Amino acid sequence: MTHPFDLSGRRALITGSSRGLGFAIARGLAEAGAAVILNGRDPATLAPAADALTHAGHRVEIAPFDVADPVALTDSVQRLQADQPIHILVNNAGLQIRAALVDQPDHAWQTMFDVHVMAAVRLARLIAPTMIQRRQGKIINICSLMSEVTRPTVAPYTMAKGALKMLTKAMAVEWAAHNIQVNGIGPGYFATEMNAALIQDEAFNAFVTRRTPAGRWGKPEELAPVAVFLASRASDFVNGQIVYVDGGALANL
Ligand code: GCO
Repeated sequence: MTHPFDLSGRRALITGSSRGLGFAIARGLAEAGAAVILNGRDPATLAPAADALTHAGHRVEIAPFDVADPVALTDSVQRLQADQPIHILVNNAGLQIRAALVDQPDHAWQTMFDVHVMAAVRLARLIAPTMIQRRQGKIINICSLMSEVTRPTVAPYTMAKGALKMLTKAMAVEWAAHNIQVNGIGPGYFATEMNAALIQDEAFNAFVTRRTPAGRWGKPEELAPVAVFLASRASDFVNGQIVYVDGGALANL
């Protein structure tokens, strides 16, 4: 009997995985035995990420497409599923647009919804039927602290991450009977490129370390083990949960 966290024989698609949290999750799943499919908009940034994992001895494919482009997404996933299944889907691709709510134009709201929510819907709509046929599947949606609480200037992102939390629960209850487990991960403040401007801002840095009981920013590699758990048979009776990896931020007044 292999270890409950073993992902040998599994194939995982991780969106937005050329860098940051997505790449860390892909590396963690690969280290647990999964074959990983890296996704990003730009093949030029996917290649070095794929090379790094290949050089580490892992099985890697690349799938360059923009998750906000329904045609490219559909074509790519149909090709990926033509001759072998996708056992694990990690909806990680995301971006942030920071501005006062009244200054956020329509396209900011639409972009946030397209990237964080509709991409997850479209990918699951294409992949879940094959998981239903096989009676096995794992879907992990990368939510956020902003799925629960928020701060000024990130209203569109907050809207989208709140929607993604409830979409996670909707997917979970829809497909649990088919042995598909759908859960979310809610990262706290992590040191990623998306947050570079915040990390370099002394006042914001002080805010994060004050609001986070652990007193620091998270490291991307600290998120991967939770993704391995939710991608493995160790979580076969876990459905519709959002696991917050936040250094205690949500527990803190
Ligand atoms: C911000 C950040 C946050 C974090 C993360 C927290 O502007 O406050 O981008 O949104 O990145 O989402 O969970």
